[in-house]
Amino acid sequence: MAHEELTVETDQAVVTIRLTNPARLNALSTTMTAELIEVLTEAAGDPAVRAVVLTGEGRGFSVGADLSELEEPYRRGEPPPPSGFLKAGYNRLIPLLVEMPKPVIAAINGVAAGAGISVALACDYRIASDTATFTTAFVKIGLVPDAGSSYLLPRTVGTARALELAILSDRIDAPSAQAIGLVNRVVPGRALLEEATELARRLAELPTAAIGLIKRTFARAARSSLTEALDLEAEAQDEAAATHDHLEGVLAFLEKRQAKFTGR
Ligand code: T3D
Repeated sequence: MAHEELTVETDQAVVTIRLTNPARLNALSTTMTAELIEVLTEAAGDPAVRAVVLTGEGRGFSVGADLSELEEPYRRGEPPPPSGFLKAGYNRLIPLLVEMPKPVIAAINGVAAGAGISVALACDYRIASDTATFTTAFVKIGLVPDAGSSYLLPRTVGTARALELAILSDRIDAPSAQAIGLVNRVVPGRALLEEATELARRLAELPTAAIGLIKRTFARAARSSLTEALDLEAEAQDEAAATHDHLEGVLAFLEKRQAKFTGR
């Protein structure tokens, strides 16, 4: 199905979603957010999809809320409280990425700002172009980090760095982002999509159900005591052990051959 502000390409088990409003550095308009929610929901439920790549067209990955949508009420001096907009949009979008039962790679092609950083943080891997830059931006318009950044940023870079990034909101380059663990890897811009796709293909050949369970177990363990985490592991292990891929993995080991995982 055609979308207004993103494209979706499927190559075997890998789906690549590209945000396509380069003139606004892929600001997350209401339309783009709704379309992302729709395509991510489809990808989550489609067993043929075993890895997702999210990237942007042009020189922006995404710069967060589309501020042009706010113009009219702000010029009237009547800014609406953002909570309704957040709950209808980002608060549905971010859990879809975090809880996606398959790996998601952010291929960060350019500037990521505001909720655009939050979206990248909600992905499992962040590969950045060497030309990418990052700014939390919220404070510069008198707002607090949203779209999950208050939760995901400290967990990714540590509280001290997260506070610095959130409060000072300096624009940092890709090597600095890698140095603090904000991104996993930095590659030359021209190689970004190739690297991200190669990683996605590799991930798509792994036991997909186990990857989904790893994501779920880590997320739940982060909110649990050690005793609870041990119980959650045991529960998840029962689910993983019931998959065809577990059977295949053990048989392949015993038969000294390469395992062929199907994601089931
Ligand atoms: O109430 C609520 O909505 C709550 C929700 C909050 C969620 C959030 O995400 S809040 C944070 C929103 N984002 C920002 O505040 C970032 C604003 N943008 C910037 O600060 C700068 O654009 C950047 C530092 C990201 C990049 O700077 P630069 O110099 O590389 O690019 P530029 O020239 O500023 O931007 C290029 C174009 O994109 C420009 O349009 P023009 O003048 O060429 O027609 C600019 O207006 C547009 N653009 C950039 N950011 C946004 C945007 N258009 C709409 N919304 C944006 N967020």
